[in-house]
Amino acid sequence: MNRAPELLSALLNGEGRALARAISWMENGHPEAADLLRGLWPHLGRATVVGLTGAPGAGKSTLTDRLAQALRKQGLKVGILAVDPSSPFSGGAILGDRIRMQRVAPDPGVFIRSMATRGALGGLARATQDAIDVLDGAGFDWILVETVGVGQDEVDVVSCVHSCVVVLVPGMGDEIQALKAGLMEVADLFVINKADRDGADQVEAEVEALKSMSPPRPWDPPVLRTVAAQGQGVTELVEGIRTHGAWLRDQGALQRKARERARLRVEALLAQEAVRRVKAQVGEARIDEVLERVAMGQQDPYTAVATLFPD
Ligand SMILES: Nc1nc2c(ncn2[C@@H]2O[C@H](COP(=O)(O)OP(=O)(O)OP(=O)(O)O)[C@@H](O)[C@H]2O)c(=O)[nH]1
Ligand SMILES: [Mg+2]
Repeated sequence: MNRAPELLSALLNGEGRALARAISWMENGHPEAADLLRGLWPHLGRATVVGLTGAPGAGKSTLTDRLAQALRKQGLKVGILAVDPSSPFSGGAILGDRIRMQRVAPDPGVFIRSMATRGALGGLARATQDAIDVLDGAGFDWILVETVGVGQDEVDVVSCVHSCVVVLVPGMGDEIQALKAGLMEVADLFVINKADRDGADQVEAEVEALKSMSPPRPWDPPVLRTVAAQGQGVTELVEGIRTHGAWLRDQGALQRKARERARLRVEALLAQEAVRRVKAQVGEARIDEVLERVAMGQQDPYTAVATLFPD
């Protein structure tokens, strides 16, 4: 069955159900997923892709919801991907997020989807990047990607976005210290959310101190404040993201990011394809044998892998 062309035209016509189906194809490695992506390819590159990352409960979903509302008011279509590597659920919105995001959920100009696919074929970043492409190709103007924390999965996911917003909250001094290496690398904008609480000045001082200790970057990430629960500071955040986007374009940094993304993406697919071919060539049974030897401590993994590549 050749269903990719049909799904492609449904996507390009903006049919909501096609989006969910297409993203599932990407997540599950549907046999026609590659055909679909090929068809989408000429339509890509229009969307502004923004990542929101930060500790659990920092207010990322609330902020995402508010951002989406603000963008809708400007007539823009918004896709939201909530990425949670720790969650085994996939293929639908996490209930809590759905409830929190109710303000925008019934609007056809907003699409919300959880990417909670532990062990998605080729990794979460791969599935997320493909989902971003689906939304981009389907004509979404902004794509907001919410991720928890800054583990490796998230850092990979960050490579999929143009602008990365790191969401901090008052009273998380120690966590900032713990996260600092990862944070400084990925942040294009800092947001101190829950600025209605005590301690916003202190977090800001800590972020500024961190910035001054890290090697200078061509882009100096601004530190903004929001009260997402009340929608305060959201307009400024949209403007801040646009300013960063304009800077990326002026500096040719979008191309640089695209190149880095292409490298990660192609290398991931290459690795996947290499594994597939080796399995096809030597057979699963032979691989199992090798795994067993390594597991039993009879052979080290390096030698084991070398035995699978007869030259
Ligand atoms: N006081 C205050 N509370 C807020 C603010 N923004 C969000 N909250 C509350 O903080 C809680 C967590 O918000 P979420 O938006 O779910 O946070 P999150 O970062 O998406 O959480 P996870 O996805 O679970 O990591 C909710 O109860 C929000 O209502 C704010 O600006 N001020
Ligand atoms: Mg959330």
